[in-house]
Amino acid sequence: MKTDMTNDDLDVCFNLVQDVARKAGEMIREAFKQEKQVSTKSSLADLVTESDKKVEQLIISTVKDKFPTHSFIGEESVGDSCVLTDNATWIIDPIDGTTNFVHRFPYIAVSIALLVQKKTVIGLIYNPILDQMYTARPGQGAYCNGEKLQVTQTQDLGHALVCAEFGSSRDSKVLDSKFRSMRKIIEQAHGIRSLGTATMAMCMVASGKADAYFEMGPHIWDFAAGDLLVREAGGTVVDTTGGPMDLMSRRVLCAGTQELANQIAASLEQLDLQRDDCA
Ligand code: LIP
Repeated sequence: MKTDMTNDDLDVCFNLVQDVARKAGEMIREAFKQEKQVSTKSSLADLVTESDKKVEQLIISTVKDKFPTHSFIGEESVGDSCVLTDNATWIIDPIDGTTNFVHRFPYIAVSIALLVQKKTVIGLIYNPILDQMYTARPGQGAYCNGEKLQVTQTQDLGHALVCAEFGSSRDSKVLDSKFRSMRKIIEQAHGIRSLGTATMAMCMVASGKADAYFEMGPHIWDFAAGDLLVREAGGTVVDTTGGPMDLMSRRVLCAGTQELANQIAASLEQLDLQRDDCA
């Protein structure tokens, strides 16, 4: 078990993750233009393609070659339960926004986070279609293509643009609850935007292009990298109740300011979700 890493190790990992994300990006860009073989997972709107699987294999095998003792939690290979230990663990979403990928809607991203002792030490989100590489390391800030990112200072929901997603569940009770929450927000905010990808929504918050994002239902691979990115851009990331962020809880709320996060949390109807770490 590798439960600590030197700064030199982390520098190697940081270079490696950028290289492998660019290679993954080439595969995605090539496949983006072509017809895809699409299968469904938990619902008719939870899609997977051959590219999701191939990209995840590429990332895992590349990292394993260099770091054979590291652990992996990847969207397409994790199975029913994921266990996060103190070991150095790579959290991978090979294509976040698979539905967008299938429809050639250009908001998709490779998302990779490295956690050591359950703390995120590297976060990377790469949109290969728009060629935007977002990176963050603790205490070093968040960047897009080398440009430093800063969240907005909006404190009042009445002046906020909020990203939110309906997710892939088509259960009518879940949908009704999400519609009620969305309605509460739209009644108070400047607007709501749905991009179809948690990672890109978090990049919008980190870049100061949206003031907040919330979702109930995504998984650790959808927001582990974005969590570090938003915090390093000066923002706050919490549970949708407003309590501390829990990467396994499948609930995320991030905002430029704590005040805005609190207002959004107070307006949301909470959903009881199966955690990522229980089968
Ligand atoms: C997607 C998330 C999105 C959510 C979708 C889906 P995927 O991830 O990023 O926020 O609303 O249901 O989970 O499955 O495209 O990697």
